[in-house]
Amino acid sequence: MSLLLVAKKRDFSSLENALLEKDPNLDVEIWPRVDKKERVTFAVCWDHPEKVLGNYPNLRAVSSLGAGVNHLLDDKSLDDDVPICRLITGSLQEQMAEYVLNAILNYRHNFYDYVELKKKGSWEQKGIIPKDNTSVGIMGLGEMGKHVATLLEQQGYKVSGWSRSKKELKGMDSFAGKEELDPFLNATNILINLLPLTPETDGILDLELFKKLKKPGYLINVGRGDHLVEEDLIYAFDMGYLQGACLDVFEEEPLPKNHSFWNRKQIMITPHVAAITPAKEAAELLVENYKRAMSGMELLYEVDRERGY
Ligand code: NDP
Ligand code: OXD
Repeated sequence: MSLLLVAKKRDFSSLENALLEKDPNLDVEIWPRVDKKERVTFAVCWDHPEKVLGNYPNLRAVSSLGAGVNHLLDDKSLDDDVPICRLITGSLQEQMAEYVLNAILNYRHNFYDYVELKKKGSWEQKGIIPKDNTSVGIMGLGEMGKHVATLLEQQGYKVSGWSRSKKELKGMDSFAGKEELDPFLNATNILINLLPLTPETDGILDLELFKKLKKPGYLINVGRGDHLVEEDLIYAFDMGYLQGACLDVFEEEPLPKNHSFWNRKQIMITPHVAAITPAKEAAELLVENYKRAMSGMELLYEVDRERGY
């Protein structure tokens, strides 16, 4: 039995070491150098090549190397009865909450303008967007979203959240389902996307949605690039529905060098780094799920394939 690490481009050395430190008896293989395909019983994937999973007939489970699983659910070469799980760790949640808070602070305090002004040696005082005039709305209140909501509430923000089912979180207004999307948007200035990418949420961040936000509007997209209709973001700036955006994820990653987003001063760009799983924490959960899969036990953070997340 072996555990296979698969990615098109990734240095797996620290994860391999952490896995072996956690369980020295583990047989770890790194794609594409696989000794015996039949021995692979557990695969860990991130940005893996299409159809590669179909090569391993004895897979008992597959794990994402992140919280998102759309890359695994989209892989038609993976048998429907192979369970899929994902990585959720305390550090992933903490990093995500810090990233979002940082993006909000940079926006409210006009830090992006100061970066530009510094280049010109220009001493110009900008205002600050008062916290009491700021309503933050989080789309997706799962493992990431609820953590972000808690930190923002502790920081004194007015927070609301939108999910499929109603939630009870201290200090947060909960909206649920399609019928409550509009009232949620109407009450939101700063919109944070933390939805999983599913057929229902693909392209959800479009012009129609931006029109419904309270002004001034600002977008933080840390979900997936395909949630956003990229050209609609530009229309939303031009029409005054949004003042700016902080984007961590893109339709195409790496963001192509000639992409128009690079030249838009309203857009802050980070290269898909909002939350990165540290090898040691990842190894803890992966070894636990490997053992569970080998003994036919329920996996931790197993995905509901029907729901798509
Ligand atoms: P979860 O699966 O734990 O939670 C998903 C949330 O979205 C749930 O609250 C769910 O509602 C809600 N939801 C799903 N579909 C809909 C819908 N159609 N309408 C309304 N609400 C919906 O996800 P995570 O919090 O773990 O992660 C969210 C996403 O964040 C990941 O899928 C990934 O794409 C992205 N991510 C990005 C990272 C980065 O570095 N940029 C790092 C980590 C994650 P309900 O609770 O009612 O089921
Ligand atoms: C994830 C990510 O899904 O980093 O964990 O995007």
